[in-house]
Amino acid sequence: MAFDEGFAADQMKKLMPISSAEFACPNNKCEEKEEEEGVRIMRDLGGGSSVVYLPQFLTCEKSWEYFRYLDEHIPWSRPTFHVLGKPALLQPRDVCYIASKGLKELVYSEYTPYAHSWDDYPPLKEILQEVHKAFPGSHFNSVLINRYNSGNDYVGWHADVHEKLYGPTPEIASVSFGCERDFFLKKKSPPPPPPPQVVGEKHHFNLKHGSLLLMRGNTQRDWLHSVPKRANAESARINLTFRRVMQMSSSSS
Ligand SMILES: O=C(O)CCC(=O)C(=O)O
Ligand SMILES: [Mn+2]
Repeated sequence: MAFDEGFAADQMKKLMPISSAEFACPNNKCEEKEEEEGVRIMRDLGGGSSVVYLPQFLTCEKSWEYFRYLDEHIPWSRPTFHVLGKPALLQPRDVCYIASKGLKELVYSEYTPYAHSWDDYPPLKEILQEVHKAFPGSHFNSVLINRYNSGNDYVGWHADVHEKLYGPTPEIASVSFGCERDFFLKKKSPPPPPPPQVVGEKHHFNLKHGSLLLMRGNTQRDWLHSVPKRANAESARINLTFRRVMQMSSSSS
């Protein structure tokens, strides 16, 4: 993952809390009807980038089970980043990293998270299996887990570009539990000199409890994504981003 939290912090000055009545922080009660079961929304972003959104990837009840398990059992940490010449920056959410053995090491903002073992968290293996079932042919071998304790926690604009780790066109499967949050995608600016500037193309998903969003193709190369602060996100959200990381010995695949 190639977070640029310094960049994210700069961007956050522009991402002040916005009130919105459009999303809900459900408590742990589930409606009887599972209305969006099997729904798959495909969005072609152009230029070989696309996303697929499954609003009800997992049932509401099962998703709460996973939420409670992860909330209690994951060894969460909130690292501090020291970017040269900038004040120390506390990552604005709790994180944890799980990865198979023998993979290249994840490093971002000079921070190397400890790679915990899948074997210690059987429910994560179950979710991984479900992701693989939903997208046959995918082979994720790591997951970066985020916990947003309130609407004050966020992830700023970034792309998970790290060719040596993920290859040129990484797929990222993002599973969400708990409080719904806005997820935005915006097109990267073309490299300078910019004219004519491409402006404004933006996509939005309201990431629901039990949903899965898959980003694929050139999405990391050409687009940025974020989960901004939200004043009325009253409770916690847990997000799992499954990724395929290259083996330590391989240089390209
Ligand atoms: O929480 C989310 O939906 C996105 C998280 C994300 O982009 C990341 O971990 O790289
Ligand atoms: Mn990301």
